[in-house]
Amino acid sequence: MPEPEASRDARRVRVVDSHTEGEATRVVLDGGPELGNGPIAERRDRLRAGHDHFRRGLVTEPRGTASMVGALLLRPADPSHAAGVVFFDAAGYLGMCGHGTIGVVTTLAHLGRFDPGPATLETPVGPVETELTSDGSVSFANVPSYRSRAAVSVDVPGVGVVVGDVAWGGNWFFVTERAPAPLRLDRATELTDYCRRIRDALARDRVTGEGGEPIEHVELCGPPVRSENDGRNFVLCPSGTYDRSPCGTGTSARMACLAAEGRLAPGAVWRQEGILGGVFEGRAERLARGIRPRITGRAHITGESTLVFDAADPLRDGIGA
Ligand code: PYC
Repeated sequence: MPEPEASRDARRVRVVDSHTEGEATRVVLDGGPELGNGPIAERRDRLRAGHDHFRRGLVTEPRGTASMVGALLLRPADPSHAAGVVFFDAAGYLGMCGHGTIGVVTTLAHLGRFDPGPATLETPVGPVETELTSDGSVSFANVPSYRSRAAVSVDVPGVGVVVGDVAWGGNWFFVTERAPAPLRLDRATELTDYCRRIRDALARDRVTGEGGEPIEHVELCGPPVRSENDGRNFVLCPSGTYDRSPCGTGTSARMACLAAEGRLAPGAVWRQEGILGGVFEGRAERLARGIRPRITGRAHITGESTLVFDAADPLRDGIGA
């Protein structure tokens, strides 16, 4: 049977979708651009410079959604590692992504490519050792995480002065315990607006991560809803929407701040609730600077599909930036 007219000149990309405590990950299996070899950070830069339309088409509407993170699998630079991966969302590129790492490992296990046990993924910000357990949960030892500035005050229009820490957990975070409302899903609109105002004020005042890196994530921290947990968070992501999961890099940044204040002993468990009530369990190994967090969570597969990018489609490369 001849192909339908509209799909004759179409690019096809095979993906597996999953969610980790509610936050979506779309893993690209094939059909992505050829980015050559070398360090994953250089290949991420080539993707951004020459093929950014691929990112947009994959995770923005009409195929994706603002809270979705894409994961492009690449050949590892070090052949002893399992894979390279570049994470991105509707706004741009992430250094690391914790929920996405759990989604990638769960996807590769679903495809029969990973067995229970350890495997190293290369990310643009460093190698991440993962471990798939036979019960389906996934742990990963994140990149070293640390607080770079403590008790930074920022004057936020319409809000007042907010005090928080600047911390690295694989992405840059502003971490504050001051929230305008309880960290509940029915307050998400208000919490999102508050975090966006903080992020704009940080940019205005040139409060950055190290090397002038922009702070794209804002994390509000509060008490847990369930007493077996240690805290709850609400995290604004670069795309302007909030993380449905407890955010792996955000949990890492939070743990680094707690450790720096002596509120988290080496090896102690930190159970982080996200805004939907999902939990990541963290454990911190003390380093000369900061900590190495080991985060454990679980993802579920939601789809296996072939995305079609029709040359005749004016919205082939998605909507938005
Ligand atoms: O889990 O690290 C994470 C993450 C970053 C952005 C969305 N999720």
